[in-house]
Amino acid sequence: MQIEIATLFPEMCEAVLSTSIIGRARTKGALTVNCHQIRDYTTDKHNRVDDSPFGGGMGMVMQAQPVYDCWKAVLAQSELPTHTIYLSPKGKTLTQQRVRELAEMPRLFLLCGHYEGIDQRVLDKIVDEEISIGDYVVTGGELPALILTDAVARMCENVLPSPDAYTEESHFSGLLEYPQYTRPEVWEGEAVPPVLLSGHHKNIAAWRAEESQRITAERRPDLWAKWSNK
Ligand code: 4FM
Repeated sequence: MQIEIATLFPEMCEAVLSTSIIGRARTKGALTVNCHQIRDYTTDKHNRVDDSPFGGGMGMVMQAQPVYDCWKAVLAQSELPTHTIYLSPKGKTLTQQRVRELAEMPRLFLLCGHYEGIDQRVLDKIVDEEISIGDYVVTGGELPALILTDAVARMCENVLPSPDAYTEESHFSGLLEYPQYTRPEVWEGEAVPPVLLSGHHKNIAAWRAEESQRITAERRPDLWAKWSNK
């Protein structure tokens, strides 16, 4: 899997993606992520990438030219078929199902907007799919692109440290996870559920399955309805 991120804040993306599990996966070569500075592609002599909106109104709009030239240049760097995604609250909400499908694609181009928006004409020309990470608004597309990258990356082979983690919860059974406990056995007077100390693997698995179902029914009646009907 290869992911290209086009942004006005590549250092912000690079910092996050050099850390922890994704950072390690990139070092190992299990995953390729490249961050691109859209400003590097402006033809404006003052390096401008934004301007005030036609029709008036607050704030600034990212211009079509630097975004389009960045996209063309990055696409030309590889033969791989590339799926272009624009992160925006207007997009279809991301689900684990869509994450799994995106993880099967050879190459993604993630476009991050900032300010009040991007000129619609370049979006119409290059964007295959608009995706939202949820019904709330953040200041730019970078954090949403990082969330998408993280969610997709962990579905790719050799990214998660243990292949176990990869098969169980990462393939998302449709239920919420059971609670986890670690040492000490008693903390602030609260003991760990005794079954987890029993060494009885069948009982432990049964307890975890029950807890998953209980928590899902309690907190997410929507997920519970889907799961218990199939
Ligand atoms: C997006 C701000 C584009 C400015 C945003 C521009 C969001 C979301 C989001 C903010 N993206 N899911 N929710 N973006 O709030 O994906 Cl130009």
